[in-house]
Amino acid sequence: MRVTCAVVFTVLSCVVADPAIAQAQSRPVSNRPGRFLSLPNAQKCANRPKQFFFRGHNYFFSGHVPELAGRKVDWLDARNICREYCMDLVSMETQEENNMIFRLIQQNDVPYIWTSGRLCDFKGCENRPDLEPKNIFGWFWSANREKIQPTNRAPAGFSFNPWSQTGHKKQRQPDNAEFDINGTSESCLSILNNVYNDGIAWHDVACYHEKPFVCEDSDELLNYVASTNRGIRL
Ligand SMILES: [Ca+2]
Ligand SMILES: [Ca+2]
Repeated sequence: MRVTCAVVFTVLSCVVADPAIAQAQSRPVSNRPGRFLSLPNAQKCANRPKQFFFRGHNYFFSGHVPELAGRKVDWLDARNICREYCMDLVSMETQEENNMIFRLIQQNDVPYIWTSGRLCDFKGCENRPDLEPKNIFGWFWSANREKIQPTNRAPAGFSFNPWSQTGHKKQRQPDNAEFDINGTSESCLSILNNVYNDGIAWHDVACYHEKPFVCEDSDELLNYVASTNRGIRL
């Protein structure tokens, strides 16, 4: 079974090159075997929900799409729902984009969402001094595999640090708090809406929790579907 999974992973990684799959497969918190990243569905990509548009990308909040409203899913399922639409979970590379997502959460009173932020703590992340210590330098946007800037200061171009200054342990985020409770790492980036009386802020959260989510266009998947479906309108 392991060999089969590895082969499938290799095939998938030719298209998406995402080591997060390997981690998702080996996570003890999931009882579901063989979980992989989904490939895009051309028809769904062409008809994907386009709730709002920013700097060349379309976005939607799952709670505002009739077929997804009310659904809460774990981090990998959220990614895969987005990916079938040639999207991926949202990544906030700029303060402007981050503020747009914070506003969406505030105006709609959304308690929390998943983003594509991920801790590089799986196979392939070893022996990388540039990622140490992991809680400061080990985060990246899985949607495009860009590094997230050090967690202990305001990212370049931001006037504030979007990571919360508090949480379960009353320590600044990321705090990997659930690890102390049940041994599960907080490897996924969620935006929480005032859960710790801390306003709307970034938190590291264990990836098995079920949440609504925001999808953002994936250039990689849109280009892939465009190049393999001549004449398709995306
Ligand atoms: Ca983005
Ligand atoms: Ca946390």
